[in-house]
Parts: sequence; C-alpha cells; structure tokens
Amino acid sequence: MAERRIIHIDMDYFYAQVEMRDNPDLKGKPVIVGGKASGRGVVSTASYEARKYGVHSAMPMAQAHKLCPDGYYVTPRFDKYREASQQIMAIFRSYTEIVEPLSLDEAYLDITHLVRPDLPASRIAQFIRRDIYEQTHLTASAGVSYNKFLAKLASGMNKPNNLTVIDYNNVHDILMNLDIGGFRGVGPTTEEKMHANGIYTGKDLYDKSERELIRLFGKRGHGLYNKARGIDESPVKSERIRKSVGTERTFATDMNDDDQVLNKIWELSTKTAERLSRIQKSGKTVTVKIKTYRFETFSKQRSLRDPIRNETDIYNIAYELYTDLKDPEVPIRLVGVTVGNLEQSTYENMSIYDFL
Ligand code: DCP
Ligand code: MG
Ligand code: MG
Repeated sequence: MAERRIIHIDMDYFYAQVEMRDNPDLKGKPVIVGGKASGRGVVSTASYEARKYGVHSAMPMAQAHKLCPDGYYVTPRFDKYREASQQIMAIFRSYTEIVEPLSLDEAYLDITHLVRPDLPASRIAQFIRRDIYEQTHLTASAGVSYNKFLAKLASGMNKPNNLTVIDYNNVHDILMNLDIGGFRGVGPTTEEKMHANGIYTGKDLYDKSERELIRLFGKRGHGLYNKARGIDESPVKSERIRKSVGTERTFATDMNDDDQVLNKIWELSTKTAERLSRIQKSGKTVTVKIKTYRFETFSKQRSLRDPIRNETDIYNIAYELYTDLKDPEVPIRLVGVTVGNLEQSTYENMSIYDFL
C-alpha cells in the first residue's frame, strides 16, 4: 500500500468548551459538565482548569464536587453539541469524502489525494482547524500521520488547541516511551494484565514476540504486535458519499435590505465554489434557502443542463432564486446557498489558492 496521509481531529474539552463559548462568565474557570450531583450523575467532561483538580469524564458528580467544590457545574445541552458537531463534520467533508466520525467531536480523514509538495498534510490540518475556529469559535486538536492509530495518538499528545505530526523521524521515540495504557485498545483491564506480565511501555511491548502476545491476548495479540511497530493498515471508513455542498449564514439582526442579502449570497456562492473546488466536484442543481424572522423556512431549486462550479455561475442562479423567493415585506434571519447533484469535476487545475 502506498503511504497514506491521515488526519485525526478531536475537539478540545468539547461540551465544556461549547458552554464556555456561550457563557463568557465561564472563561478561564473550572467548568464541569454533567448530570445532577444528587442521584447517579457522572461527569461528561471538564475544562482543563477543572482537570487540574483531578476531575475527569465518567467520574461521579459527587466526587467531582468534593475535588472541586468551587467549580462551575453545568447540565448538558445536547442540541448545542449536536449543532457544533454537524458544523465540524461539514467542514471535514468540504475537504474530503473519506471522513469517519468516531463520536460527536472527532473523526478520521484520509487526505492522501489532496497532498502535494506545496501542500503537506499538516498544512491541510491547519486549514481545517482554522475553519473550525472561524465557523464555531471552538478549538480542536489535530494529529497527522500515515495511519489511523498514529494520527489519533498524535491528536491527543499536545491538547488543547494543537497540531502534532508523527512521521518516520519521531515515531520510534514516541512509541517506545509510550505508557502501555496509551495504546488505543488497551483499557484498564488489559493494562493490568500487561503490567502483570512486565509490560509497562511501548518498548516492553515491542520486545515481546508475536507468539507470546497471541498466547497472552489471543486474537488481539497480532494487532498489539503491529501497534508496537506503528503498523495499522485499517482504512478510513467513510459513511456516505456527499451529494451536495452548501453554506448558510444567520444575520446578526433580521435583514430586509436586498443589497445586503445579495452581498451575503455572493459570499456564500464564493465559499461553496471553494468547497466544490477542493473536492473536485461540480453540480447540476442550485438551491437557495431563506428563513424568515418568524422562523419559517422556504427554499427554491433550479436544475441545470450542465454542471457548474464557479462562484459567478452559482451566484447568478442564486440571485434569481432569491428574487423569486423573497417577500419584500418579510425580513429574513438566515440565507443559504447549496449546490447539489454533484459529479466529478473535469477541471484539474486546482491550485493552492483553492484552499486559502
Ligand atoms: N463524553 C461523555 N462521557 C464520557 C466521555 C466523553 O459524555 N465518558 C462526552 C463529553 C466530551 C465529548 O464526549 O466533551 C468528547 O469526548 P472526548 O473524549 O473527546 O473529551 P473532551 O473533548 O471533553 O476533552 P479532550 O478531547 O480535550 O480531552
Ligand atoms: Mg475531545
Ligand atoms: Mg473525542
């Protein structure tokens, strides 16, 4: 197999960060998100300030209160986390179709096909982190490597808000010195068994024969033997092939000025064109959506004979759709532009500027 370039992205203290974003009073504070302390609530997650007190995910809330009595305790708002999750997944999919979400706040991306001499995988990872921050005001950490196991290991190495690359120069040092519990798939029970057999670090694991590991850990022995060597051939399993690319914006105040809305539609058309360009697709339908100040949603679509992908073509159609759709009496709070019915673009002249 030719060498792959894999990115693993994971949001930092995800639920807590969303809460801190939405309530500036929590900034810099020990914030703990979880169920009620009475009953059997557990901690969902804690800000890095709260982690200093020893608070962590899955800990009983009562224990968290003991460790961190002055913490700021917040009950989860799952709709907010889902919303942020959808935003980041859409960003990932604007770079590559090969996205494997692991949970609301993380995913693997295979970006092998996007990498060029002037565009290394680490640069792409920085673009993605920048897009996430711009669109959600949340930070993420990224790991870049040549397989999933190492990419995920890397993303966790310098949290929060960091990028870490594992390549052939540093992989040996990192794996040999890694605590055995730091290997993906080694949970508390396996860790105990490892310790009982004198395996504390990656080096100890590396020194065991494959036979010995199979004797100790059965079917998993082979995988552990490979992991100690930084080998992981498992592919990034994407869930779906994307059918459309779109962007929408909510206005700060409800908007009834066509010039301003059309300016926004031009911006959205440009963004959509950039995304199409990145995934080398063009599309045969354009949809404009608006949401009124009363939260009613309307959309209108046009199908085209020939696929389009540049911002002027998208804008010209979006302009007409908007003009048909908009009631001059009714202010709107949101506008969106989507290009659908995608097919592989014949344009091959992608440039670095498609990413900026
Ligand atoms: N989560 C949960 N219960 C757990 C673990 C996690 O409810 N036992 C939720 C809350 C987390 C989110 O999932 O915010 C993401 O989990 P992560 O393991 O990625 O942890 P965080 O994003 O909170 O922190 P970080 O990734 O910075 O370590
Ligand atoms: Mg996380
Ligand atoms: Mg996670």
